[in-house]
Amino acid sequence: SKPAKKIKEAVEAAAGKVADALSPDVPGAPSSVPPSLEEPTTPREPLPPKKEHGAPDTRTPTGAETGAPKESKGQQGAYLTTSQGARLRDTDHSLKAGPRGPILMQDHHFREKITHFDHERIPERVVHARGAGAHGVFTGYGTATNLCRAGFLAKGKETDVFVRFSTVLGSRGSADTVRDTRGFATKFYTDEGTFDLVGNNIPVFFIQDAIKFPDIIHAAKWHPDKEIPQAQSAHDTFWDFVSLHTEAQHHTMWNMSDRGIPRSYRTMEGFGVHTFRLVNAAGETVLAKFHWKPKLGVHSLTWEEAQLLGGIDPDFHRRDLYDAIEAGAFPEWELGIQVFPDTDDETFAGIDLLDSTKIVPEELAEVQPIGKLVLNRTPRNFHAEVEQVAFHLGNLPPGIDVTNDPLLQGRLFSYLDTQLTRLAGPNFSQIPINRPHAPVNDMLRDGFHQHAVHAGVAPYRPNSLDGGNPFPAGDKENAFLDVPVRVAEAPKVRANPISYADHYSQVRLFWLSMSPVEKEHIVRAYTFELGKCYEQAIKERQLRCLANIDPLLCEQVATGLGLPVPEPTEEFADVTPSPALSQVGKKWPGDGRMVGIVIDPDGDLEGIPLVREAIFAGGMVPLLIGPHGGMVNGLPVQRTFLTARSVEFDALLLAGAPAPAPDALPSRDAKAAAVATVVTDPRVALLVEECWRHSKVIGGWGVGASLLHDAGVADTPGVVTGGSATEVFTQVKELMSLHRVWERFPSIMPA
Ligand code: HDE
Repeated sequence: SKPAKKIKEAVEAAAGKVADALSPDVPGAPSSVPPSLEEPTTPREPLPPKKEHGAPDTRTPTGAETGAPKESKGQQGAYLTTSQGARLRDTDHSLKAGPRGPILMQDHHFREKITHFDHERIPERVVHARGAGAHGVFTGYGTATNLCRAGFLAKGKETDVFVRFSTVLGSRGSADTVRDTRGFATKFYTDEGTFDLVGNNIPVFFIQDAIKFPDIIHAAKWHPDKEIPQAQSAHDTFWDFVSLHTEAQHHTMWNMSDRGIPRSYRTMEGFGVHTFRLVNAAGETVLAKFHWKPKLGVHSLTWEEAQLLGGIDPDFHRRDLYDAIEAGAFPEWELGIQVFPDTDDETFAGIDLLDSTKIVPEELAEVQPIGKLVLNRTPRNFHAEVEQVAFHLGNLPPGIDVTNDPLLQGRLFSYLDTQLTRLAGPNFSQIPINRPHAPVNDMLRDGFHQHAVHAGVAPYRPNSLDGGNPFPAGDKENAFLDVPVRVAEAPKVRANPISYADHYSQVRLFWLSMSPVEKEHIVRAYTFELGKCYEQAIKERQLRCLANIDPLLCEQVATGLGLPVPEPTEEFADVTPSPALSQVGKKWPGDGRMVGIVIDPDGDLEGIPLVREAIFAGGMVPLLIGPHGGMVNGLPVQRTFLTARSVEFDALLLAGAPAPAPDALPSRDAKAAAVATVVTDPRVALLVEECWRHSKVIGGWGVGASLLHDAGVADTPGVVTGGSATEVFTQVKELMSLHRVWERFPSIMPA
């Protein structure tokens, strides 16, 4: 690899003037010297503000400080007051001219209460409206310090973080489990200023140039006439755009893969997508891509689970995140970087590092771990924190800089701009969740919702009245460095580099890297989504794109759609598959996974307490499913046959096999029971059937084992029936580490 660029001299030359001016002997020395005739050259205390400029130094606590202890979660104080602190006698009756009379205009409490309520909502995000967030801590490993001078990466250094996960297309109230890209945005409150790593769970993007963002989003969101469908890509305008704008095919393939329907936010990878530039203490630079690797591995739902969850629990991912944190199963990721030499052509292994529709396979550039993220605290107030958090790519600490990726460049504008409407003005960085943890000393003033009471009289530079403060910092004071990269002398054009014209090679690379079962899922996803389109021309056009990716893929989808298989129009690229892209075939820890245990008064319940203990010991959560709420034979029931549905569980254990009680069921269920392969309560039969179909591990003992035998599934892969309750669970746990029993999933795809 070529040596990294040495830029220290250039930086020193630029910063030299400032550094010279800031005499190291007297940094910040207080002085009461009145303004001189010359512009001050050394920092000193500003002149004391005039008396009447003084701000009140005590405030009524609002409870809005995000660092406040969790215990203060409830309402504050014993007595209800107005927003001005006057205690109230009654908040249930408006002030009227007699009990049957009209409300009086003078009822200030009524007007204040209703007015505030009328304005409780803020505009949802134009994209990524639906999300969930959590607080945590990032610990640097120190492994990146030779490449990047950012202090938060130092060995053992702990930095507070806030993470917001999101879907992209749906409205705020849409379902969590839809097929979509997921946002993974992290705010590091570093000592050197906030760093926002605003990434996704997919490492590539639909477009290469930010100017196309309104186009892809208008196409992917609902149709403008009827505002349907909600949070779906299975509709004409989406496929119209991606089949015409073929650089979108790579991201689309990731969406159609299992990555589009994650099992949990905890089991998603995260990617910074763009290439960034890192600078070390010596001023040397490298190019880098950021990766988040989940401790639990990358896992997904099956498509049927995702659809069922849309109705059964639209908050599935949000609930899963909060439940896991509150149960102490803190989600963890490792932050890693792929590092590339900062060469003039900004390519690596022939891949253009400024093209966000391309990845660099991990086999070509290893992901090097540089720190660990642990999410350990749920939000105290959703609106204050998750809704109001504002990320921005330009929030960078010294040591991390941007590149010329045209997608990144456009984002640098958009994220600041969008908050002006969404958070109503330019002072959103003063909202508690957005406040940096580094000291702020800016010259931004006034504007809507100004919370700071700025002292001083001279928010301008140069000044002499505030002692010349604030002064620009230099290298010694660890100022942010805009790396003085050479900007090519080139004509002003609206054009892309030639390399951006390759739209298919990496889609083929992704397809060929999938295991048979993952390929099967991709085929089904394309067939489903295109099957939901009305326009024949759009389906045919997308098939033409698939023909350029892989003949088998194209043929399978065309067969499903009942359409002819088109010929490719481009030659297939000669690509080497990247095994790192497949989610299947490894073993993972089980933290926070859900094990459902069916119990019945007549079942074999003796082993239950031991099994529950073993499940807890494995970091998982046991949920007892009984015929009714309350207690069954002294065991506490968490779910009933009525409230349980298979999609909530990662594995199912059967300790009992209740007989059907048709008189207690609506007749439709009784009919279903009759056709079910197992004669038992039809809701339990459905639990078993769905868990089996969704390739989940199933175990049973005693009557439970007989049930599985009667159902004819006892001898199939991933179904454990031999031995005592604890012996069964030991085997179940081992099988669960592979995530699912994929042998049970039918696939005709070749390996
Ligand atoms: Fe965003 N994106 N984006 N995006 N994006 C927003 O900013 C935008 C892109 C991502 O949890 C908006 O504050 C443009 C790539 C996440 O609050 C908006 C372009 C990636 C979130 C915006 C992109 C992302 C957003 C809407 C094309 C992955 C949610 C609200 C150049 C690397 C952040 C907001 C949160 C949100 C613009 C492309 C990730 C409108 C113009 C690529 C995770 O500013």
